[in-house]
Amino acid sequence: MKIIDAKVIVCSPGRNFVTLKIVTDDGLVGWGDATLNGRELSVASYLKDHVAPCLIGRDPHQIEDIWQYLYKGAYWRRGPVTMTAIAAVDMALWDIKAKVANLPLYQLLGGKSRAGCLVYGHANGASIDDTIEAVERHLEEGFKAIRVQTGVPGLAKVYGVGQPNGFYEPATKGLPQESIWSTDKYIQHMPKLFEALRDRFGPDLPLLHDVHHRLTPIEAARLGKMLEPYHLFWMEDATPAENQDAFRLIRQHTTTPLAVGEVFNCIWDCKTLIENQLIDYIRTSVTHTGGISHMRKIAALAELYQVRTGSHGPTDVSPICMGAALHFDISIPNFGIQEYMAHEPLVNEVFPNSYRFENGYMVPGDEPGHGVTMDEALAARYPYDPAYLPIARLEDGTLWNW
Ligand code: CS2
Ligand code: MG
Repeated sequence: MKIIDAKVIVCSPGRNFVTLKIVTDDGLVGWGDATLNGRELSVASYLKDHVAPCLIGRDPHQIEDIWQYLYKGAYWRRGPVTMTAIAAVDMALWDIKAKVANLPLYQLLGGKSRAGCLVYGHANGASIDDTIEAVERHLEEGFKAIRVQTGVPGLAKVYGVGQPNGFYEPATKGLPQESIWSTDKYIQHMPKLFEALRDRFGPDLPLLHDVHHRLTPIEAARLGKMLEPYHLFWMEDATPAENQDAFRLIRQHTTTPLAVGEVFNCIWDCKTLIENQLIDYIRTSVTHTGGISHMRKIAALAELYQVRTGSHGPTDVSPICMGAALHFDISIPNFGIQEYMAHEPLVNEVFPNSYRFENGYMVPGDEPGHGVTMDEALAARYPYDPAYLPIARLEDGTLWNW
């Protein structure tokens, strides 16, 4: 069998997605997600101009060899653009291999290690009361684990806190919007939120919180300590993770579990944190971290240290990523939790899929492959529309960590 076409499709059914379609001479099609929020066209070009020509004529069964060819053969290794492009190829090739085998992809990855994948939803509100209502709505929908974000008194806008209906979209059309950030105001407010949540919902509900890289190491240590009485499931992205020694400092001060890695793109980004047991959950995603092949290596490394996975699953990766992620999640021994921000109905029409949310868990479909395809004609009606994540500044105008 040979690859005869590798086509890159950019569309924007409400938000931008980059998709790779690999076609074989047997008429099989594999789908990969290559969406890098705010930098979409760089991956589209990397794939179209540099990767696709190298794929034509290759045997799609040679997944590991093609992965190594793209990683080592490029000379320039790692980085979000490269690793997202490689991920799309990897996902599409696993899709094809599973279709040839006539099996759902998880069967090729070792079969099911669990009945379903625990997911967490996003509850957020401008005030603590609004946030409590958002948590109630999530419980009614069946969620068994919930991430909570809330507005901070004195700050006009807080990233991750959306409109009155609770939905938020990370990127906005046009150039990046700017908002003002105050660490002091934020840190003072957060314990009040979690105290109110535990009063209302009791001790059992798994609650997660995302700090979005905003704190210094000692501030993160302080927040982790202040939140200990409310025993979070995790505190996510407490500091920017380029300085990985920061996690040593945070760890020395708090038992609040730590999650990091949604902006990581390879196993080398994870190595120190995992081997030194400085984190509890690794948040790399199939789309941004080299695909299923590379994610399996990261999970295997993490397994040695009782670190579990908690993959990034925002609306800014396509349903193809969610489909592939669920096959990965259900198969590995050290799965922890999967983020699940449901896509808008139109996005699910553009990317028909068979995964299901059932009583707090997600399960992949059972048809051959990863179970997600694309309606190219529908996608063509929604051309690329530039959108960007917001930018944060301190009250004195200093550009701050995203
Ligand atoms: C967030 C995302 O899902 C998360 O945990 O951090 O909203 C993230 O900000 C976006 O995916 C960025 O593209
Ligand atoms: Mg996050």
